[in-house]
Amino acid sequence: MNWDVRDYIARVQAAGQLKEIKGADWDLEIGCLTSLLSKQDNCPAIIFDEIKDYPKGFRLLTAPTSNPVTLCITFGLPVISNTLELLEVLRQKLPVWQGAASANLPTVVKSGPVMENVYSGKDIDLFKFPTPRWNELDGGRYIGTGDAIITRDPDDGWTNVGTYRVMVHDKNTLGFHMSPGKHGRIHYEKLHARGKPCPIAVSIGHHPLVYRVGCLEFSPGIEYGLLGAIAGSPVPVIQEDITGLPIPADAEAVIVGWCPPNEFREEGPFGEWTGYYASKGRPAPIINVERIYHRNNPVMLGSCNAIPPHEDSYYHSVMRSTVIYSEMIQAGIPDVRAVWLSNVGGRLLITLSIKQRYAGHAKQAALIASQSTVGAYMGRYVIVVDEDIDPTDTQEVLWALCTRSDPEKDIDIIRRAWSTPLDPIIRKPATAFMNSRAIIDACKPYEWMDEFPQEIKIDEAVAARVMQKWGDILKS
Ligand SMILES: Cc1cc2nc3c(=O)[nH]c(=O)nc-3n(C[C@H](O)[C@H](O)[C@H](O)COP(=O)(O)O)c2cc1C
Ligand SMILES: [Mn+2]
Repeated sequence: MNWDVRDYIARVQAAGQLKEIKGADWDLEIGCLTSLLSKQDNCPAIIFDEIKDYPKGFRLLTAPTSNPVTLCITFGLPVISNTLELLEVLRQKLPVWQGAASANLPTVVKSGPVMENVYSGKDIDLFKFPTPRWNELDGGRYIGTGDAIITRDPDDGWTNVGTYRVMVHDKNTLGFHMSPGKHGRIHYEKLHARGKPCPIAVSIGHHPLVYRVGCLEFSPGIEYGLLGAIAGSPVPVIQEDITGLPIPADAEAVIVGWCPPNEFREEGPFGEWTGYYASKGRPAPIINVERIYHRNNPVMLGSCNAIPPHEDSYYHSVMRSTVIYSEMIQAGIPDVRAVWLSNVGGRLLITLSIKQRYAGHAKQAALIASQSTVGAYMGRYVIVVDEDIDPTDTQEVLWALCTRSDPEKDIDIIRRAWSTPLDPIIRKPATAFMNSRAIIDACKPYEWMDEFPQEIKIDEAVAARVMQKWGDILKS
């Protein structure tokens, strides 16, 4: 695969999946346009050019994976436009990719397109990039949304690539937020505990696959290798001068610097994927920027949150469902038919369908899903349904919930689980971010499922006969 985002743009354009918008204002208009377009079904990728106050050519890409076609192009897969089929392909591929990660570690190269422009010292100006203020109450302009932040574990040396929000404080200072437990945060906390600054590289423009892997919960340090495995060719990286961190050679723009211990500046609020401004502005770590690298006419990658579904909802439903499914298999849960994260609730609402094989099967499946790497962090509800229910069909799920579960015996609560300041239900300020989980067994009761009331089904032969006789009326 070609690691150049411009190759991705050419491909989505050729597939009729690119909307070009000229003349939008970085101040709220880019965010508003992205939000409105992503409310439509099958939102294409969107590229903004001639952004107000910025030279033509300094572009911003949003909604890179908001429908099955653009998602397949991002992953270098043959295009599949049906989500259930795509889920099937991904759930077969993901374990293969994960297994191939260690054989696809990045290759170090001397130089690359990202080195076309290099700024240090007084020449550093973060306002050079057309960074949006995405939503009205955002505490500033967020340059890092579709980003990939590269950090290294000071003890074991593994490199992380993660997506975390980044705000511009001034021309050479950034603020950022990493939730407790996130890999990047573990890295800076280890160094800060020793009184040392943490080196950080923030890529703000790259092939969307980099960001799409960066925003998923995986085992520590797998991201670069996983990217190589998915793409079928390792990521070429440059060992960056100042931090020594490996940065993608084909990135569009990378900002590097140091996050000092004990220095904080007010960051946020930020309109989050939940549809809320999660927290008020509060002190957060900073990055003192030492250098900026960027290609000529860079293409930034951005993401705009809104009340869901929004531009990110489709991707998270598909990929996080795939990751949970894969972990269920690894944990040895038999007969999991499908897993689906709601496109409105995201990880807050996970539904899985199983073919009940033994007493307790449903509970086991639900507990594992709830504490899988994706489900453990800021989950809320897990619903288990029988195999005849399609978890992607909200109406079917609600029907099963309403008719096959009995709250008194079918709802269990897990207490003090891993949450985050992003969780709207946690009142701030808080000392620890924990929440509870409801595990709902909406399967037919195992011990008498064979006696469970018969559902009303339409006989296929009758349906065919009726269609033949009254097809006109039925179709009109
Ligand atoms: C657009 C976007 C922005 C995100 N911003 C943050 C953030 O600011 N802080 C955070 O902790 N996680 C954020 N996440 C979620 C993380 O990317 C995700 O949990 C990822 O697994 C973190 O990487 P890690 O597992 O290597 O720590 C964001 C995800 C997306 C898609
Ligand atoms: Mn990680």
